[in-house]
Amino acid sequence: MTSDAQSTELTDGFHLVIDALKLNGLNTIYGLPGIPITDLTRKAQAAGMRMISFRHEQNAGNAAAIAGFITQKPGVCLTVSAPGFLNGLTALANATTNCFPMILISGSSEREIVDLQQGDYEEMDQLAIAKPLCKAAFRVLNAEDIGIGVARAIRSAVSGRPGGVYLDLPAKLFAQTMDAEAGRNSLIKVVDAAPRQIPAGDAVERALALLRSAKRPLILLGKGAAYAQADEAVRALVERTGIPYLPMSMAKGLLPDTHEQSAAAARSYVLPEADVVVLVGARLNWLLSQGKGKTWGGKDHKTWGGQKFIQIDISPTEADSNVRIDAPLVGDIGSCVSAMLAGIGADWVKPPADWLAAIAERKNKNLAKMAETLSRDPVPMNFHSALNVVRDIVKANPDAMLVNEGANALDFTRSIVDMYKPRKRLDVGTWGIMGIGMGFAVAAAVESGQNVIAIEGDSAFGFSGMEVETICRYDLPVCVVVMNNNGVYKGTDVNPTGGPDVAPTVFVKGARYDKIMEAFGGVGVNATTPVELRKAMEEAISSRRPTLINAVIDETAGTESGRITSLNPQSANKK
Ligand code: FYN
Ligand code: ADP
Ligand code: MG
Repeated sequence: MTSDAQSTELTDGFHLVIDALKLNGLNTIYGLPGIPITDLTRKAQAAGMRMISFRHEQNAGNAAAIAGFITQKPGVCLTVSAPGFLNGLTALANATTNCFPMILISGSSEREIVDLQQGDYEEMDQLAIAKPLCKAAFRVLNAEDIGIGVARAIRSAVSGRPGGVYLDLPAKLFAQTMDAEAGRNSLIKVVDAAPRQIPAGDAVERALALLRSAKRPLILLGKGAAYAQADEAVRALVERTGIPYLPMSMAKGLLPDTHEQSAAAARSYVLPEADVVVLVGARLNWLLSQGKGKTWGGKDHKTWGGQKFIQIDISPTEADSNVRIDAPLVGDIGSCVSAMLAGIGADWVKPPADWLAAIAERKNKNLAKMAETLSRDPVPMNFHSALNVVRDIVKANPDAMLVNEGANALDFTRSIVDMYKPRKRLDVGTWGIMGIGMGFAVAAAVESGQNVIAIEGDSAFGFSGMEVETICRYDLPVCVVVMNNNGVYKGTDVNPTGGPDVAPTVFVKGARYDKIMEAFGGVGVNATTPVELRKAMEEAISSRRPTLINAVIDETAGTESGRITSLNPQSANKK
């Protein structure tokens, strides 16, 4: 190429970052403008990308994380340096913990000054801080390396066990110029970013042999199975083996919760009673009592219950992390489940009838008990009578995305609101965190185009409530229902000193969260009865207008820490 040609067209760091993302089909950025990435947000929008601006980076980060879960492409979050980066980092760490693919891109200050600690504007060694909290972290110093940096970030985020990646882009990089043609040539369109991982034949045979020996088999579906988008294979595994299955929270809907093989309503019966458990994209972490203890029929909290496990997972180091895994099956879920199906012929013997009958009995008892509770109409409204409405609305709108956080608002929704389709339930995940609500809701609407219903505890909502403005600004079809019981867990605690401060778990009584939505032009409704709640939700779904319903719940309803009270230490000293 002649030097003339080189000088006629130039590109710069801003454009190369945008071009690299677009080349790889990453067309949406969740972020918050400011020094040094303001112009990047403008140029991204000008280049036809969807730039969704938030009010706080943590919410943008959560949006990117859940976009990754829904789409299998890394969700991109863009922040400013130091504090903006740290705000986004919380979401990046959470994404990594949950195995959601995400790339946090943060601008950073002058390397020379940061490294000599000479006191730059927003000085921070962001790369070093990000490293232990994510799957991989990279920094790009030269414009010609942007293509490589973005490619490495994408591969790291989605290959193997998905997770969060940090990409550090110093301010000086953006203005660096280079020849446009050379710039184009430096970009990489990543080929086969998340390669299939085929399980070894002997591992498949080992798993099938163990499964054949089972008298009381159980399939446990985790959010890894939902993420994998191997929905048909997973359904075939369940239906062709006839084995009862239990969905983890975000795996609800992988098969409809009303499926006759669902053992969700007999959870505390099937876990200790099962003899062989197939874990499909689920870890034996705290949500499954580490695979041992009383939940699994062990004598005390450390004792193994005697189950044998088949674990299907893409991470080869996941097996044996808590209890012995007799048949690890390493590979992507689609390939592993398909390989198992190939070995499951028409002569597969269904599980013994007494096992299925025993589960059905427990399940029907719990379903009947639930139906009775849901048929009541107490005054004031409680979680059950409010969620009975949500249950009907979700049933009538199975394509709607359901976001859910809180303690009681989370636990009751999980067991009351049936899901009918995969990847529709988005919740607090592996850490059980508060604060994902509005970030998840925004991304769920942006990525799916569907109605979003966000069931929020009043405390949980507070962590991301300002994003109601974001929902209104982008006119997203999000219906937020705040389960308002005046506090964390409930609103009845009192200050034992009799002093003027309220108890630490109590909020302003009778708060009107619906007014926050009205402040930005959305629809706010104060609902004190199931009838009012139903009408407001139906209108929100059909109008697709941003809506916030303040559902006034009995302030005495709710348990401290919900279903995980046992994790909440209480002082024995009554003073
Ligand atoms: C479930 N159940 C049902 C149904 N579905 N009954 C009737 N109908 C339906 N559809 C029953 C189920 O059999 C259990 O009863 C009970 O309801 C609870 O079910 P769940 O929620 O699946 O089981 P459990 O024991 O709560 O599960 C443990 C858990 C879960 C840790 C996986 O609690 C969880 O995901 N928690 C996340 C908590 C969290 O992150 N909180 C945020 C922080 S709160 P039995 O079988 O009779 O036991 C900070 O304070
Ligand atoms: P849950 O909380 O629902 O039990 P976890 O997040 O604990 O689910 O577990 C998800 C598991 O799924 C992780 O161990 C992860 O490695 C695995 N996983 C994620 N994606 C895939 C995939 N495509 N194929 C196989 N395993 C996967
Ligand atoms: Mg509350």
